[in-house]
Order: sequence, then structure tokens, then C-alpha cells
Amino acid sequence: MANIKAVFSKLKFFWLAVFFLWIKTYVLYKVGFRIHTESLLQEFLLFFNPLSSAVFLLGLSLFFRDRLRNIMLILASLLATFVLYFNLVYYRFFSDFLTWPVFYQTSNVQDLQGSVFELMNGTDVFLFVDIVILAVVLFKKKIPTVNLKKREAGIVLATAVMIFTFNLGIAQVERPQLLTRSFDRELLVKNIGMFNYHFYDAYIQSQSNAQRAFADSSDIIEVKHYVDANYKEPDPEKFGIATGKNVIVLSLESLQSFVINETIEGEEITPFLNKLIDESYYFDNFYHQTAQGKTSDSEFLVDNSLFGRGSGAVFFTHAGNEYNALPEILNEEGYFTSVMHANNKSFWNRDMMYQSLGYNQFFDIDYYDVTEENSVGWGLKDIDFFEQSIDLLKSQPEPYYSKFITLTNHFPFELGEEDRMINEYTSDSGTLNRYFPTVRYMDKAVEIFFERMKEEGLYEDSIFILYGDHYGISENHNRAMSMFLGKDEITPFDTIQLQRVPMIIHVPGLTEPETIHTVSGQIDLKPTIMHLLGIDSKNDIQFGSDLFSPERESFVVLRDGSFVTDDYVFTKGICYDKETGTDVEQSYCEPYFEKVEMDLDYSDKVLYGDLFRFYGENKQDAETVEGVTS
Ligand code: GP9
Ligand code: MN
Repeated sequence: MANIKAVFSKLKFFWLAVFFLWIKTYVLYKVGFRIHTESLLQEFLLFFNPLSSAVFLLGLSLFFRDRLRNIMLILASLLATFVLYFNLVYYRFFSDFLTWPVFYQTSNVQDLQGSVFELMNGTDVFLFVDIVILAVVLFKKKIPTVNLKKREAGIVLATAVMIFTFNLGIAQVERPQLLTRSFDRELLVKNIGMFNYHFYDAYIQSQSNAQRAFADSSDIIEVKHYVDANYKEPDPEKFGIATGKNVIVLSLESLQSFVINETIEGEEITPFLNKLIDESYYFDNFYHQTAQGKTSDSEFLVDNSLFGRGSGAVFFTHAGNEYNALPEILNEEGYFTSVMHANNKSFWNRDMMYQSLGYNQFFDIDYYDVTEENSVGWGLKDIDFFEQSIDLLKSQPEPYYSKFITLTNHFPFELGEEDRMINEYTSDSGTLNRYFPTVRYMDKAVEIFFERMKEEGLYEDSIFILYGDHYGISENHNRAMSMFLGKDEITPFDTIQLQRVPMIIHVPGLTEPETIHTVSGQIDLKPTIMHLLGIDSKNDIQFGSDLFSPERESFVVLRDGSFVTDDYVFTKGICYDKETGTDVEQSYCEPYFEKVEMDLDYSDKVLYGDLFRFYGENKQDAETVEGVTS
């Protein structure tokens, strides 16, 4: 015992560094990440959880000798601070924590540079103050070097493990099954701390790699049974109403539903979309289901009717998988399939992934004339993008399935004065303020696109699917958002409701437009589009269902395990009544828990196991699977 005491008292400089890192992490939780707690126990956990990893990470420096030990200690503090800082910058935009796969997405980093500077603040330097203090203490005060045995350093690491075990014990009381069921990174950070979360994430990633190696053909049969049991027959009235037509998909950057039919200073934010909605099928309870892969996740969901990854971007991690995606299916039906997007082809690893999804052609930035004059923010302005796309569209053999991905309404929502059709909003969030004029601009671009399609005589032969790809305004702007919405605050319930994105299916000549309230998401688009085109989807593996099916269950699962039904919203472990937005007993949400977990688990199984490699190349081969199920 005396021995242990001695280890502690002779390492004053070390404990000072631990204290700094611990308190700094906690302060950052509160000030930078604005992590909210609901009970004293939760607050205690938040306060306590940085300690174990601080002791462990900095404790590694104790294995070095003499003066080098203290230098390594400062370097370890610096490294830990960078980890905190990268998370902070990432959080400011994504309201989410970094994951290991995000680090592999280096090819995106280049293009993100402009946005990254926007996300840094002058006050961020305070994060490094303790490092400076430590360095000054070390060099000015000439800390005497102490004699430390390896065994003694080991005692410190063992202490870290003990602290962590204690931490985990309380966390399990606070949130049972934290490590087995949670898809929510914020809960993990809240309970076990930022650094421990990163270790845990590394473990999860290595496991998902192992899953492919161990998967075999019986796995796909199990999944097929599950999706077959959930298959919904199409509405015979709608099945095939667009057979042979061109399919135009518009992925509308960062467009959320809260702007629809709303005004700024009396001016409509989306006048064209509002009008289009009156002539279309409009889904007002349609949710994006994306996570860290943003636009690419939405593309993945739409084309595969599978979930993207809980962390990282599937476009990067699983571009080599086999898929049975919509473009590939449509190719077999005689369609030409393409994507139009004026960005580098490697962004989100699109060039690789599009091959796996079966696209015939990717019209990337090289197909567009992009100059300083016709660019803003992330690149080519939407109006110019659509104008230039018309010729590309005309160059394609019909029928075609073409997806257009817009860009102007992207964070940080920059727009030239000449393109501003409505004023900015006035709040303390420049991001939210700027969002409205860029949405208005995108709306105009879509209007021009429709006009051009009519002029070229392409409109009548096409159907149009328009949807918002993901949120544009993160939780970082909750205060300004509550002001815009006229609410006192934005609760977790409101946050989920804000994940609704507009979804419009426009069929020229439609005589009975309708606003459809079924709760749905991007995962439902593949079977919906297939059925509108008169293509059977019974043999497919899909986790969504046809939005027009009379049997359809009004229900959506979000990637973090939150879900929404007609009556309830479940998120962050709380069940909310949808009408009032107030918490209700868990028992109301409980009947859905199993389905939510199975949907996410089976979809992940397909992805991580690369199970389509056992499924066969086309429908005929699929008989091998079907033979088992029927
Ligand atoms: C980039 C564009 C934007 O090509 O799709 O990507 P995001 O940041 O929204 O995922
Ligand atoms: Mn996007």
C-alpha cells in the first residue's frame, strides 16, 4: 500500500497533466458539445468519464525514462487535445462525433477545406492553454526527474482500468445494454467518455471487417425470410403507371421540410416546390435516414433500400461489395442509368461505388463548364448545373434513370448578391440566416429545370422524384431554429421531427394530386419506384416498402435506432407522444423495439457480410434463393 502511495506522490507533474485533461474534456462537453444531462447521475457520469482515459493515455508516457518521460507526457496531452479538437470541429457541423472510418475519407478532406475554416473559432486556442502551462512548468521550474520502475507505471495503468470499470458499472445502471444495443454515439460519449468511445468504435470496426470473412450463403437465406415476411403488395391502381417512362431523380441538397409553405418577410421560401406539391404526390412525413455519409448515405438508401452504416460512409467502406441496386435492375429492364453531379468524381468515392451500383454513366465535373463566374460555395451554381445538364440528358438513349445532385444549398450556404431572391433571416445563427436565400435559389433552379424539360419536350415522357438528401441545419443552431419555428426550445422530439425532408413524386398528367401522410423514409423509394415502373420487387431484398401499398405500415427507423410511427416518436431512450411532443411511458414504444433492431441488424448483416455475393447476378439466379423460401 505504501508502495502505491509513493507512486502517486512522486508523480505530481503527471497528476497535474491528468487533472488538466480531465477538466478540459468535461468543460468541452458542456461548452463545446453542449451535452445535455437529465439527472444528477448523468451529470456525474459526464464529469467522471474523462478520468479513466486521461490516466490511461497519459500513463503510457510513464514507461519512458527520465526527462523523455515528461516530454512524452506533454506530447500525449497535445495529441489528446487534438482528438478533442477534431471532434469539436466535426461536431459543429455534423452534431456528431468522429468515427474511425471518417479518417479514411481523406479524399473528401481537400474539398471540405473551405467549410472547415468556417467551423473554427478564435477562442479555440484556449483548448491548448494547459499544454502551454505544462511546458512552462517543465522547462522553467526544472521538474526533478524521479525514479520510476515499469511495475509502478503498470500500477497507474491498472488504476485507469479500475476507474473505467467503476465508470462502466454506473453507466450500465444508467443505461442498460449500452454497449450491445446502442447505435447512438452521443449516448456512448455521455456514458463512457470521448476517448473510451473511440476505443470502442475501433473495436466495432474491426468486428465488422471480420463479419465478411465469416459470412456464408445460409446468411442470405435468413435475411430473405425476414424481408419476405415484411413484403407489401403494390397498389394495383398505381402499379405500372409509369412503365417505360424516363425517371428523373432530383437529390436536393440539405433541403428540410420545415421550409415548405413557409415565408420570410412575407416571401415564400420555396414557391415553385409549393406549387409542384399541389400537382403531385407529396409525402409530408418522409424522413432522411442518413448518418455520417450524408449525401452518399441518401444515395445508398434510395438505390438499395438498405441502411447505410452507423458510422463512416458505406460509399467508402463497402464500394467493393456486390449489390442488387436500382440502376442495375433498371439496366436489365432496358434503361440507361446515370448520375449528373458537378463535383470531382472521387468525392464520396462515387466513381467506385457507382460501378458497383450499376450506373452506366457518371457525368461528373469534367462534363460541365465550371468557371469562377458560374460558381459559388462548393462549385457550379444549381441554375447553371441544370442548364448544362439538359444537353447531357438529351445525349442519352431512352428510357433513362438519371439522378441529379444539386450543390448550391450546401453549408456554409454562400450565395452572391445577384442570386439572392429573398432576404436572410435575422437570428444569432449566420448559418440558419443564410440557409433561406440558398434554399430559395435552389427552388428557382428546379423551376428552371422543369421549364427546360417542357421546352425540350422531355417532360411528358418522364416521372420526377424529388427529395431532400439530409438535414442542412444541425442541432448547433437550435436556439435560432426555435426562434424561427416560434417554439420555446428544440427538444429531442423536435429534432427528430426536423429530420423530415420533402419528398415529391410528380407524374405529368396526374389528375388527382394528394398529400400522403404515411410515415416513411428514403429506404422506401426503391420498391416504390420499381412498382410505379411496373417492375416486380418480390424477389428483392429490401428493407423499405412501397409507399403506395395499401398494406404499408406507417413507420420509419432512423440510423441511430430512433423511430417514428403515426402516434409515437422514440429517440434518446425516450418515448414521445407525437401529437403533444411530451414523454410517455416506454410501454407505448416497446412493441416496435424488436422490429427496429431486426431491420438495422439484418441490413447491417447484408452489408458487412457482403451477402449479395451469394445472391446471384440477376433475377434468374435469384431463383436459387427463392427456391429455399417458397
Ligand atoms: C458533394 C455533395 C455534398 O458532392 O454531394 O455532399 P454532402 O456534404 O452533403 O454529403
Ligand atoms: Mn448533401
